[in-house]
Amino acid sequence: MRDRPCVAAAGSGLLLLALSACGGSSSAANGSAGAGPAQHPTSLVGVVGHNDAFVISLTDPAGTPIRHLAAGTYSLTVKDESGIHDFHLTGAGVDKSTTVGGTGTTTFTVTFKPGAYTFVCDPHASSMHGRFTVS
Ligand SMILES: [Cu+2]
Repeated sequence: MRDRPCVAAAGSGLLLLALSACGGSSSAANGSAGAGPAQHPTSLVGVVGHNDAFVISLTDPAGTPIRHLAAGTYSLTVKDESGIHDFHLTGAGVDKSTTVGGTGTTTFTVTFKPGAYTFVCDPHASSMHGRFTVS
C-alpha cells in the first residue's frame, strides 16, 4: 500500500495515530496492489529464477512491474530460467504454471477479470510471490 496517500490530521492526538498508520510499509512489499490507472500493456512478461536467484517478476515488455491491470486478454510470456523454481499465476478464471524442474520460455493466453491475481514460485511461495489487481 505504498502508493496510498498519507494524510496526517492536524492537531491533537490524531497525529500520532496517523503517523503510526502510515509508517508501516516497507519497500519489500513485493507486488502490493496499486491504486493508479490500470496498465494496459501489449503483452505481459513473467520471469523466474534468473541465474537461479530467488526472484520472480511480472512486468510489461518494458520491464515495468504490473500492479493494476486493465481487464482483458493478454499474451503472457514466461521465462522460467531455473530448474528449482516455477512460475504459477492464479486468480479468477486463471491457473497457469510452468514446472519446477523444467526451464524455458512458455507463452500463455490469459484472460483477466476484475479481481486480485497472484503469482508465486510454488516451492518458495513464502518469499517468491507477487500480486496485482485487475479492473
Ligand atoms: Cu522457487
